[in-house]
Amino acid sequence: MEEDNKYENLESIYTNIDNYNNLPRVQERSCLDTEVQKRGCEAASEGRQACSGKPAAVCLGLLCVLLLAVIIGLWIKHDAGRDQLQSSYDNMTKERDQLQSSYDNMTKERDQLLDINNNLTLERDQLQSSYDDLTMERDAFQQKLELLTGERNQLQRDYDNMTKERDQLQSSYDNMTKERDQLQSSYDNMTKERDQLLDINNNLTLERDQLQSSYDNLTMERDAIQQKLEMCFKGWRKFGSSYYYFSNGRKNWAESRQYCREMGADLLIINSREEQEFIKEVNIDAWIGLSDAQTEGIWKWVDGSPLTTVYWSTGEPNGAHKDEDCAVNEVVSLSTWNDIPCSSEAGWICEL
Ligand code: 2F8
Ligand code: CA
Repeated sequence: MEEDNKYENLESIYTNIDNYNNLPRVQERSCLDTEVQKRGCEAASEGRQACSGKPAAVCLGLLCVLLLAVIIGLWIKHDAGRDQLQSSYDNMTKERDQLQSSYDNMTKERDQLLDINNNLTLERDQLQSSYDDLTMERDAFQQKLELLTGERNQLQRDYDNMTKERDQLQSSYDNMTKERDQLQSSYDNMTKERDQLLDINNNLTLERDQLQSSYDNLTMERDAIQQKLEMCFKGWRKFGSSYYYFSNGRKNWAESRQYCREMGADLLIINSREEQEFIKEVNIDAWIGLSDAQTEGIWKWVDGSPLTTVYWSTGEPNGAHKDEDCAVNEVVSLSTWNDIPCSSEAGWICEL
């Protein structure tokens, strides 16, 4: 706007100057003459009233002279003004040229600025488009942000709830840990008590088993004693710590031994001279528990013990007949043993 006003003022100045230069000098003079005439007439009119006749002519002459002086003064003044105007005109022409140059430069600049403006407009439009896109993206991001904010808040609430649950669980866990430790302590104590009770139980079991064993042994002893007592009443004879049965009938060696075993005893084993003396009183030929049936010439008692002290008759054992593998006690003298076939029949002596 300021530029436009400048241009308008300049144009107005130029217009005035041009108008001034184009004014005709006659017109100027006409105007001056008209003014002189006007004033002369006015003076004449005034003089007509002040003087008349000759003095009037003098006055008129004076007035004319005065008028002429005035006209000359005005003419001089007019020339000076014209020179000033000419000078001003020249200056203003220079200024106009300068302004024209400035105007041209400014026009160029304006064009450049217009180009720049166009470019800037394009850039502005592009920026506006980018701005719009960014605005849309911003709005989209804003929506996403709101959604994410909502999700984050939900997650935060969930997190808070889970934190509370975790704390509750931690508290429960701590309580349960304490209870577990108490239970573990109780368990350990009860385990110790149980182990002590187990030890006591084992000791008691051992004692019971020992007592049971003792009881069983005592029972067996009692039964054996009872049996021996019964045997005493059934023909068994006691000598030392053993009981002896002397048969009335006759059997082979194996049958005789079977009879003794059925009675819980076995054929007689002679361990001492006193025992040999004792059986000598029985006046029968009787099998004793001595045999070499397993290995010829190797005599063993029925309990597997080897033969140490012997009471063979003179010349015995002689194997006089085939398979004389069993020993019989013959009542002749102290040394009364003889080997005869196991299949032979004889009485027998059982020992318990
Ligand atoms: O019956 C067998 C038996 O016969 C004789 O005694 C009667 C033998 N005695 C002698 O020969 C001295 C036993 O050895 C024999 O066992
Ligand atoms: Ca013999």
